[in-house]
Amino acid sequence: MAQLKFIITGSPGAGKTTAITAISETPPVRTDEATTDSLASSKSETTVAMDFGELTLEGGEKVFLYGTPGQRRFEFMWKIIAQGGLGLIVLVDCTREDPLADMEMYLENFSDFIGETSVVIGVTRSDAPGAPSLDDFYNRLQDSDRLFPILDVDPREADDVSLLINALISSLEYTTT
Ligand SMILES: Nc1nc2c(ncn2[C@@H]2O[C@H](COP(=O)(O)OP(=O)(O)OP(=O)(O)O)[C@@H](O)[C@H]2O)c(=O)[nH]1
Ligand SMILES: [Mg+2]
Repeated sequence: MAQLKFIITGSPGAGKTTAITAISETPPVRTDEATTDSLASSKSETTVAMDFGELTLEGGEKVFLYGTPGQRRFEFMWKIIAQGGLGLIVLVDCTREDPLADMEMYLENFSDFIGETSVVIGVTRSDAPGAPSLDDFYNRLQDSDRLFPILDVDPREADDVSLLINALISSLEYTTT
């Protein structure tokens, strides 16, 4: 039976660990430690190495989900975790100062990986005051000739995480046929 490795990356606090915890059928592996820097005011723990969870699709395929740390000081882990991955979910938190720049930063850092795989953007806390609209995200992608699915999600909801995974699988099928 097919095994699919997907990566979740994105801004600190966007909900990567939350998403994997929400959808994993097995107890997720988490490497959260106490926050010690500016993130501490909004969040007590942060991922320092990786998250891992797994689920089974209706057809029996296994999805292995690997979450990266969001913080740039753990950037060295990103490429290690991405090795052998088939697709990338980028979570962007709309309460941060410049969510569009955040999206670009993660896409840029994973550009080698993206060249060979598919990407889906998950926008979280989109109801925050002053949050960019989904159109703003699309327009920013189009400025650099990129076109990826963008979904408004709540990573605490397994159904929303499932939508992201299904969008990724659909775009994989589209690019491989
Ligand atoms: N109200 C609300 N809370 C959210 C939403 N998305 C995420 N959260 C909360 O935001 C926090 C996200 O924390 P994590 O899942 O640890 O974030 P992370 O992306 O793993 O962060 P790092 O590991 O530090 O990079 C959790 O407390 C979630 O419950 C949302 O859409 N609405
Ligand atoms: Mg985390």
